[in-house]
Amino acid sequence: MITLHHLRIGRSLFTVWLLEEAGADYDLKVYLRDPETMRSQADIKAIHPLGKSPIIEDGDLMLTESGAITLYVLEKYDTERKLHPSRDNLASWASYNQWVAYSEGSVFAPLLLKMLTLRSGVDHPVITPFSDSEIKLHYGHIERQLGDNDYILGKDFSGADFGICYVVSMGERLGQLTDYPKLQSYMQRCMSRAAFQRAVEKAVE
Ligand SMILES: N[C@@H](CCC(=O)N[C@@H](CS)C(=O)NCC(=O)O)C(=O)O
Repeated sequence: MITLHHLRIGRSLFTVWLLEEAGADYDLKVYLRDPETMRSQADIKAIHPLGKSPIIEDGDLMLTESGAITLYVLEKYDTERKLHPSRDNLASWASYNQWVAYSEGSVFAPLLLKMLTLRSGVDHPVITPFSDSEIKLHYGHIERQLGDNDYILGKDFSGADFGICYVVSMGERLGQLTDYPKLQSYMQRCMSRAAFQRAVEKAVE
């Protein structure tokens, strides 16, 4: 059985959702942020030196990085490949991997910069224009990829949607979605899935 180390308020809620969609049997261990710094605390650092969530354990395997966890969990549990493409079609498999990597590898950084400048209460002459234009670039790219489809790879929900929905939801929390109606409805569509609702019930107070 998988153990998920889940730090409250953050991306590991989307890993709970992944485990729910995959129908995996899992044990949820919940950790709280330091209320002043909003950083993780000694309890999760005792599990993994980075002290960052999500972390999963499956037997002797310990895995961090939400995208890598998505690939692993679906490879193991989605045996009928309803949520991830087979390597037999190398092009669609590569595209799936690209979208799984994209959310953390490209979209998250400007959102983090935006979050930190908003938290500081003052715009920064270099960081603010950079994060604003990068968010615009990436959200425009995600909207074009969605087109008239319901999900990021087309009409069907896939493993690439966990990370994309996370970076879209972060923009929503930062007030960045007003110009992106497609992203708003995409996020609502993802979050109204039964598995997401179960994740919220289990992992959010
Ligand atoms: N790229 C990593 C990022 C992990 C990460 O930064 N997680 C945040 C939670 S959203 C965290 O644990 N932050 C606590 C801290 O850094 O103190 C992933 O995709 O899993």
